[in-house]
Amino acid sequence: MYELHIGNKNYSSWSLRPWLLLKHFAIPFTEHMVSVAGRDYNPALKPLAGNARVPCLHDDGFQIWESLAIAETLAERHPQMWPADARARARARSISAEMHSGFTHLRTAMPMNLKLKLKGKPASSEVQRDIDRVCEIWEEARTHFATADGPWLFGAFSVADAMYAPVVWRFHVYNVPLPPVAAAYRDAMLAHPAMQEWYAAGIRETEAHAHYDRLADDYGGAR
Ligand SMILES: N[C@@H](CCC(=O)N[C@@H](CS)C(=O)NCC(=O)O)C(=O)O
Repeated sequence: MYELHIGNKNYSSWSLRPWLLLKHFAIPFTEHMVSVAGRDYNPALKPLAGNARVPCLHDDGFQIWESLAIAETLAERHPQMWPADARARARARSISAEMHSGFTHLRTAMPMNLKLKLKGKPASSEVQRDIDRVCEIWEEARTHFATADGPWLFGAFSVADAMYAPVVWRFHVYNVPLPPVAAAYRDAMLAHPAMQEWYAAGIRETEAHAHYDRLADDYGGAR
């Protein structure tokens, strides 16, 4: 039996990834929420995960941490979580690893905060470079690899879509202008029933973190 430990849905971008994967593939799991303050390391989480962070999946009590490792472990048992074609699968792995290890400027400037819906502002050159790279990744996947199986990066929903799901919320919340292919993908992801379920739960949460909430002023206030 899977037990998934996640952070607050409003803020915890990492937690969304394995949660969405499990939901999309209708894999039964029990979820447990812990309060996270966006710190790098939280000793209180050490009993849940070796890295003292969420998300963490417990498989009959055995701990699996790091969102990409959780996804890989799930995909061993549910191979349909990666694209069927070998090259598409390799590309999906590259972009998932790229997301897991990169985009620091984008993450720092635009932390996930579902309660915000901001006017937006021009991005710094570093943040814009991250935005452009995400759009390039999405466009290449949709144009050269996607099958007719769906609106997702490789056609059918895969680990790569789960890895990029939090960026979709960032682009939406901070009103980031996107080229047409990226905008169409963003809109498809926003309409995903599990994304909507996560959003509905996130905006009902009452816990607030001033550090993330104050960014609303930097981005021109509510739209
Ligand atoms: N690279 C890790 C990042 C996990 C992470 O940073 N989690 C944050 C929440 S989104 C956390 O647990 N922080 C501890 C805290 O804020 O209490 C992963 O892929 O799972």
